[in-house]
Amino acid sequence: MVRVILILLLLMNCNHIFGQDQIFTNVYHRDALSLNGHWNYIVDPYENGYYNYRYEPFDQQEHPWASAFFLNSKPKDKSDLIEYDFDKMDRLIVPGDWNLQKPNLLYYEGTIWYKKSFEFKKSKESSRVFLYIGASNYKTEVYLNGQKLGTHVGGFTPIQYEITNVIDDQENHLIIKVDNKRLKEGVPTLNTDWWNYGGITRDVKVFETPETLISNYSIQLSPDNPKIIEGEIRLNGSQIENQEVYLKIPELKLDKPIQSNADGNYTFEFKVQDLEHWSPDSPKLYRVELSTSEDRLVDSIGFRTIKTLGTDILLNGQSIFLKGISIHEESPLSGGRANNIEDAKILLGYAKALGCNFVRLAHYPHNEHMIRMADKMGLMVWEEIPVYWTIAWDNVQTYKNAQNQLSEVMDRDINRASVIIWSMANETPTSDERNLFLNKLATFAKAKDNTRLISAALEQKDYNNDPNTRTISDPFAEVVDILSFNQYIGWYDGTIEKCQKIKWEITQNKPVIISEFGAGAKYGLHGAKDERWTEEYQEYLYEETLKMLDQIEQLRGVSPWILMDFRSPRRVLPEIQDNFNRKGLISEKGEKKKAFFVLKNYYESKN
Ligand code: GCB
Repeated sequence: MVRVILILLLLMNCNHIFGQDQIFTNVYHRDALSLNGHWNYIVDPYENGYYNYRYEPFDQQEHPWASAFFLNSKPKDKSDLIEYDFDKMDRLIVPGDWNLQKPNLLYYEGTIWYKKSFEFKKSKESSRVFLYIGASNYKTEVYLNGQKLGTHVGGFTPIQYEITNVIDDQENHLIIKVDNKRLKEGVPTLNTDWWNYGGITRDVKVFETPETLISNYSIQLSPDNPKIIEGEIRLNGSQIENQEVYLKIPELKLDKPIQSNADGNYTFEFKVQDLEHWSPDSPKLYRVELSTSEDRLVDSIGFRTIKTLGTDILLNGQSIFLKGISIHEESPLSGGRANNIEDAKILLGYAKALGCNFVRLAHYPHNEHMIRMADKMGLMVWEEIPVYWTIAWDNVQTYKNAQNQLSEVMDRDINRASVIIWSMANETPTSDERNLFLNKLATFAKAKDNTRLISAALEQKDYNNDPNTRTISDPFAEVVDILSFNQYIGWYDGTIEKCQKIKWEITQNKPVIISEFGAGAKYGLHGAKDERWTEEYQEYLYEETLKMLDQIEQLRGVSPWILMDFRSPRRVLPEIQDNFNRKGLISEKGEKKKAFFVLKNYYESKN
C-alpha cells in the first residue's frame, strides 16, 4: 500500500509539470542567500543520469540506482561502482547560458546537470524557506538533498519551490537538470530566429520567510479614478485570516490597516492627494511598505493609467506616441543571455540615447532587472511570451504551457508601472485552432490584469489582391487593444522603393503600432543605398519606411527590429552574418550604424 501511494505521488509530481508554488511578488526585496557563482556540471546528452537502461526515469522509482545523478552519490567503499562525481567536474557560472561559457557547448541542445552545495541556517525555527530560480531554459527538474522538488517547463519565467522540510542546516546539495532540447509542441516551438541558449540563465537564491508571509500583492492606480490607489494583498501560511496588514506609502502620507474579507484576501481602495504619476518624462517611484505582525516587504512602485480611446493610447489621460525599439535579451557586455543590472543599464541606456520612451522586449519575458530598470529609467514596456510562428495550436499541453508562462510573468511584474502591454504572440498564422488559442490567452490575461493593454505582433496582407495596398485581416485584430503588426517592405518584400507605393487600408478603429520593420546591415560595410547589407541600405530603408508609416492615420508607435545584432543559427551568410541577425541599429560590439541616427531624428521630430 505504502509503495502504491509513493508511486502515485511520484507520478503526480511528474505529470504536474506546471505545479510549482505560485511565484511570490517581489522576491528581489527579500533577504536571500545568493547561489550565483560556480556550479559543477555534467553534460548528459543521453540522459544517462535520468533514465535507467530500460529508459525509465530514476526519479519515479522507489529505490533509484545510485547512478541517478540527482542523488549525488559517492562510493561507499573502494569496491562500490559509481560512474559519476560532480565534485570532480568542470564548472559553469550561474547565472549564464552554457553556450558561450564553453566552446564545445556553443551549439549544444540537450541535458546538462548542475550541482551546488551550500549551507543555510534559518534565523528562526518557525521560518519557512524557499528556492527561487529566475529562469532556466527550457525544461528544468530540481532536486534538493536527493528529493525532487518539481519540474518546470518554459525558459524565461521564475521557478519557485518551498524547501522548508527538505533543507538541512548542514550541507545541502542542490542538483538541477536543465534540458534545452527544442520541441515541436513546446513554447517556443522548434523554429525560432534566436539562439537556443541553455542553462540556468538567471539568479538563483534561497530565502527565508515567516510562517505566514505576504506572498502576493498588486498595488496600482485605479483605471477608473486616477486619485485612487487600489489593489489586493495575499498572505500564505496557516494564519491568513484576520491579520493586521498595513500598507504604507510615506511620501503620500498613506498609512492604513487593511481588513481581510471572507475568503482571507485583503483588498483595498484608498484616495490619495498630490500623487505624481509615473511617466517616461518623470518616472516617479514611491517607496511602498507592506507589513503584518510577522512579515515586512518594501517595494518601489510607480502609479499611472494606460488606456486606449478610439485610435489613441492614453498614458495618464494624455495621448502618447510610442517611440520604441525591439530588444532581444542578449548581453551587450559578454554576448549570450543578459542577466544582470549592468546589462539592463546598457541596453536600456542605448534605447534612451535613441530617444525612446518605449521598448518591445522580444520574444519572451526578459529578466526582472530589465523591467525594474525600465521602471527607473522611464521606459514603457511591451512584454511578450514565446508564442512564436508555428506553435502546436491544437495541443492542450501547449496551450497550458503558454498560459502558465504568461501567468508567471504577470505575477512577477504586476506592480511594474513600466509594463503597459502584454503581448500574446508574434507572427502566428491564422487558423481556427490558432484563433481559439489566442482568444483564450487574451481572455485569461484580461481577467488576471484589467489595468494593462493586450496586443500581439500580427501580419499585414494585400488588400483586395492589390499588392500596393495593405490591410490587417487577422480576426485576432478584433480582440487586441492595440493593433500591432510587423512588416518588412523593402527587405523581405521587394526593394526600398516599394515603400513609396504602399497605401494602407486599416479598418479597425484602434491605435496602430508597427511592432517590427528593419533591414540587415553589417557595421562598417559601406556602399550604395541599394546595396544589401551596407549601412546605407539600412539607413535608406529607415528613411523610406518612416515616411511610409507616417501615412497611417492611427499610427501611435513603432518598435523597429532591432536594437542590437543578435545571435541566430538561421543567419549563416559568411563575412556578413556569421551567425548573427544583422538588423541591429548597433552591432553586437556596441558600434552604432547610420540608421540609428535616422530613427533618433525621427523620434526627436515627434517631441
Ligand atoms: C520577424 C520576426 C523576428 C525575426 C525578424 C527577422 O518577423 O518576428 O523574430 O528576427 O523577423 O529578422 O527576420
